Amino acid sequence: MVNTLLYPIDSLSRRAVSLNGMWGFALDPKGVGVKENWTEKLPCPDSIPVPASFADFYTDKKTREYCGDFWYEKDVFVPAEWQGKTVCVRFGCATHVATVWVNGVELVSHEGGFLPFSADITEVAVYGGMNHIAVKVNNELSETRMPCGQTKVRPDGSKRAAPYFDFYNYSGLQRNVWLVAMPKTRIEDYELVHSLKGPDAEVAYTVKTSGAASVAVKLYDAEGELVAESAGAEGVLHVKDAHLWQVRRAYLYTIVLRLTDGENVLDEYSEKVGIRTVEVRGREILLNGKPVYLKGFGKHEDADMIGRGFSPAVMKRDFELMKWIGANSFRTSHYPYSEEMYQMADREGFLVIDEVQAVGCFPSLMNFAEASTGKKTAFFAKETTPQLLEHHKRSVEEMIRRDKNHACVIAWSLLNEPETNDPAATPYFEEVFAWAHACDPQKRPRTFALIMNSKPDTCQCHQVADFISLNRYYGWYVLGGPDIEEAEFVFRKEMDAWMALEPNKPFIFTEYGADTHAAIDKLPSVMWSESYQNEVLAMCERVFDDYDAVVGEQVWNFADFQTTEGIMRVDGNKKGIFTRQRQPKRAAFHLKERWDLIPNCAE
Ligand code: CKU
Repeated sequence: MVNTLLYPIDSLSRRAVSLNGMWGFALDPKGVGVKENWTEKLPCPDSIPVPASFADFYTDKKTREYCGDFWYEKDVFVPAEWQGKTVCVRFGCATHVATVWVNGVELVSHEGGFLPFSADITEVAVYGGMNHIAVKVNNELSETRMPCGQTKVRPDGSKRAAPYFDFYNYSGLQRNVWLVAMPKTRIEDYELVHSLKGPDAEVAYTVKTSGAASVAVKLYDAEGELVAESAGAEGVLHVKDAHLWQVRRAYLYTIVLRLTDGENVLDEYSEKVGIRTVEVRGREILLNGKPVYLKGFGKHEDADMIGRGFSPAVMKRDFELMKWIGANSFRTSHYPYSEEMYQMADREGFLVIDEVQAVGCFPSLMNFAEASTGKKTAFFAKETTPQLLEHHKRSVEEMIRRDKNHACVIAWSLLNEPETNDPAATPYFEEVFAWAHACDPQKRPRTFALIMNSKPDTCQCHQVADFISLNRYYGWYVLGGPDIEEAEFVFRKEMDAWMALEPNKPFIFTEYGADTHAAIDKLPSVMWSESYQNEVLAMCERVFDDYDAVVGEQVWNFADFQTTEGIMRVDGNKKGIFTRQRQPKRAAFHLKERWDLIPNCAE
């Protein structure tokens, strides 16, 4: 049994071989695969790239919109010299539910389509020969799994995903897949807690191993000089004159963990780590004890052709655009992103609000439209709520285990736009928030994104958040176009009420903005035009600037992105500051002008 979420690496004791590339692929609309031994061989498989979502490769609607079981397969060689090691196939994610067979043997199932898991093939592998991997994935939506939605069955028996969320239900093997070899006695996990002592830092660590062995920990600076070391499964690294990890000025050390048994090195794991502290104090978010103002985006993992598939090229372009525009942060709306995004954020000094896939906790196919109607559905008082809560907590635990050592992760977002106006929501929220604290060695601040109708007089859950994250669409869903002046007035009224209700907490905006069709413009502006997007941004910014408690603005969205078809969406959501092809709308220049003047962090 492997119980590690550490990122796969090569070291003197470990191997990580990429299994990315073309895989066999087949849809299984009747769900016959297991019975008909597809675990051993798919009948007439198509050939499809991994990582990627399958939907946008195909030219027919039935395949793009396919909902149900589908299969991937690949044959891989396992070297003879790996005999005696623990050997795994490690999936960056499988969206949303998956079961893995290797050489016909069922090994592991996983729920939650945005977090990694491994199939331990040690006992079933053919060493020095080929091995057959088969993965059954399912992309149906329900109210017991996140993201929430429904699966509709048409009269002909085919299924359709009906999300309660505003992004396309992309699915498949969307992230890197690795064949991993690790020693039997190994490092399963480690955690770090930083504290600053004048110019020095203390890094308290704990190392979890899969067997008895001596543990040695070393910390090297960016030049490769050893700066601190310690022995034992728990201890403290004393770092003299520490180079702190700062916003947009990241400094990364390398931590090297070693397991030994007398003279022999049993295992070695190393990673780049930043030293920094984060806390909420009064109305401020402090990084290394200094107030920060978040400038940036709610993003999506979304691009032409590959859907939600991980692409290092798209990632690179996105970071270059975020640097150009003067951003210093983003939220992983609305699911944990691929691990490589956090590695890049660590390098580039971006602050990340890490969000679990708890989205759609409000049964509506157009929650963006119904959000301000005050509709109540008692979403957290259903018979199925305990199941949902269990899944939610498991995903929170996996996300925190996976991401806890990243300096870039400064907060956890535990839900996006859930229903909060029903009393049954309160105990649900309390449990999830307490759980996140229990899981996180660094006890980072926790938040959730409040939907329009979670207002000072209706929200029953804001008190659990360490800082309040508002999604507000004044000037768009509420009082748009010619009513924008009134929108500003009503917006300020709401802010005044929040200031009275939560006088001692920071506020950030995790969403605001306007759908904008690139290249449509009008004088004077109309909704959907580039000028109007700028007017909405400017109106919101006036409001933000008038409240000291507002310590961040993350505009919705970084780029245009794909959604389910419908009369509210023109080939997707067009609130991007950049187009889906990552070119600027006029709003990008507006934000650059503003954000270049706001410091990344107080000096
Ligand atoms: C965004 C009520 C606001 C819902 N919020 C969630 C996000 O996923 C949507 O894309 C709004 C929108 O553009 O409507």
